[in-house]
Amino acid sequence: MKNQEIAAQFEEIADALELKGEMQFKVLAYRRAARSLEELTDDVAELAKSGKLREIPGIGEGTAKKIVEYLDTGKMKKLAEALEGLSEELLDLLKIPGLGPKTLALAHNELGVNTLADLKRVLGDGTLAQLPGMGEKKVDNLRKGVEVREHASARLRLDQALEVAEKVVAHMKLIPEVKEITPAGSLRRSKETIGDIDILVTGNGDTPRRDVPLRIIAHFTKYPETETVLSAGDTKASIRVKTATHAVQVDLRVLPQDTYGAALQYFTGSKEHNVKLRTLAREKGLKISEYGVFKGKKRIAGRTEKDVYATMKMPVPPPEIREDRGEIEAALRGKLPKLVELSDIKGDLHVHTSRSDGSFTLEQMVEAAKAKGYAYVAITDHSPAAAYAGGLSIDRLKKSMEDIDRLNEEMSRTDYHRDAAKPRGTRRKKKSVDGHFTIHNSPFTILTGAEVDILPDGKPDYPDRILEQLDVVVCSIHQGFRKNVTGRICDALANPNVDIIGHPSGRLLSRRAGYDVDLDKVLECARKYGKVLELNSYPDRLDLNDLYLRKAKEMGIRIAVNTDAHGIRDFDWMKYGVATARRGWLEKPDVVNCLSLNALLRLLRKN
Ligand code: DGT
Ligand code: CA
Ligand code: CA
Ligand code: ZN
Repeated sequence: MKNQEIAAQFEEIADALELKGEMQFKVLAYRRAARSLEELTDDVAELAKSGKLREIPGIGEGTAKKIVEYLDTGKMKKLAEALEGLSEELLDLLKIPGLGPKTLALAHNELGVNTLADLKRVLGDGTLAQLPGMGEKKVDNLRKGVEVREHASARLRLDQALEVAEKVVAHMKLIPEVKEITPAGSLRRSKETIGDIDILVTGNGDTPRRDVPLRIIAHFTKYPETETVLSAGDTKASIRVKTATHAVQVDLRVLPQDTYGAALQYFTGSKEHNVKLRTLAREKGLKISEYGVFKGKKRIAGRTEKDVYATMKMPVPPPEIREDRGEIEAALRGKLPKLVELSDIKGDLHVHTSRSDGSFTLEQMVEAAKAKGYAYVAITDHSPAAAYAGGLSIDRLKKSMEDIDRLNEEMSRTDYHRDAAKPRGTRRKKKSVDGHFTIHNSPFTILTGAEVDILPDGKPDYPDRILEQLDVVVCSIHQGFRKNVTGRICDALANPNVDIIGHPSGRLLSRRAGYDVDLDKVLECARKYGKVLELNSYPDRLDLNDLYLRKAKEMGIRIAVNTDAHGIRDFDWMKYGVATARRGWLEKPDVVNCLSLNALLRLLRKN
């Protein structure tokens, strides 16, 4: 699909126009179009064919024409025109978090900033801080942004890296010489960003031995999406593969079967985990390397990872926690956590529909959640303050609640007919006046909910009389990123009608460092009020991150692993959330959406 490509073109036009000081409404038209295409799950080319482009929200006459032009010619004249006179290096600076086109235009026009080096200079010598509207605080944020950018540009998001790895693995499996194949490194540990991809392979033994690794390497370097072959030896090769955002290196190693376990252990890392393990081994008179575990000259293990760890008298720590954060000590004491698994997840508590800025109807999103094998889903469209996202007025929210009630009833009726011998429970109710719950036997339940903006004054964007009628209230910061964010989140946590804080840090891995928020304080408030914090599984968020999840767990705070789905395919993001939860040492009891529906409602009601 060309959706993302076209969105990127519009984004670029908007940036260029804004840099040149073009009228704001023109800039906004392109931004709106870009955003809308980014979230569109239908193929824009199909919509263009059937003349339905104008039905996409945010697409007007001008942008529709340009979409058709791009689909026909692969180009937009408007983009070339907008870019005229702007260098690529200058445009690249816009990828720095916190540096918008307005500020950049100012730095460019007043101080002649054209490159990253220029920018660092004016940040350093104080000249940027002296420009109108700038000031120390803004400049400080820009400095942080430059750091984030320099760091982020080198690393790939987990989902993107996984996609590359899966394709390379599929390519390698095309030849019979490949026996076992596993991604190792940070990818196997499910880190949120990946420096390079490490793949380990063993060869099949029925062909002449020396021949096999060579053929495997040769096949690897012929991977169709290779940009450059960096090196190719007898048993090891590195290629560079292009992705949507930047190139990533893939290392492949062919190993003998009898050292595969040792190599897998070594190349899974992390380096810190390995260093600790080796130190420990030395104390026991053993030597661990990528070739095996040795006692003197004798190799005593290496075939499987289990054998390797067994020489240290410990079970295999799950790859996700091999960071030297206490996992080796835990393993030695037989106290490894039993980490949460994807199959433990019983529902999703943060989901949008086309009523706000989602791309699918309530019915479609419910079907998709059911198809995941869930027992429940909470529909949490935006509140009115999120006007850009079609936030729901109170009337529209009430209508949504009625629709959900009706759909729940319909579902329990059809289930009843399908299985007449076992009558199912019917209507679902929460927070009923008399304090009792209706029994929920229905195999699938839609929960009413909302993702409620926390307003600049700290109040939720719906009145309490509305919030108290909802099953699940997720509160999120979507505006005022620097305005007393910690205090506002804590105010929200203090409200008995608020259940969950959505994406608590607000970071976007490739774009922005997060709100100005004291997460330790937020954790304290969440504990004080017995509230749930979200782990947002959107691969650019993964927020809370592994470290704060671990802290939260240790404080007894429960986590909701949600997808924030805006489309039916977004439910798949749950796997990234669960991987991150595992990196944070979370176990099934730590995750509220591993609870049965009734247990979940009981927990939320306690709030
Ligand atoms: P990345 O690629 O930056 O996301 O992170 P990793 O963990 O994949 O690191 P990478 O690709 O440099 O190396 C893969 C694994 O190999 C690493 O996790 C542990 C092991 N390794 C690499 N260099 C060293 C080292 O100097 N010492 C030890 N003990 N292990 C290393
Ligand atoms: Ca790596
Ligand atoms: Ca590597
Ligand atoms: Zn959301």
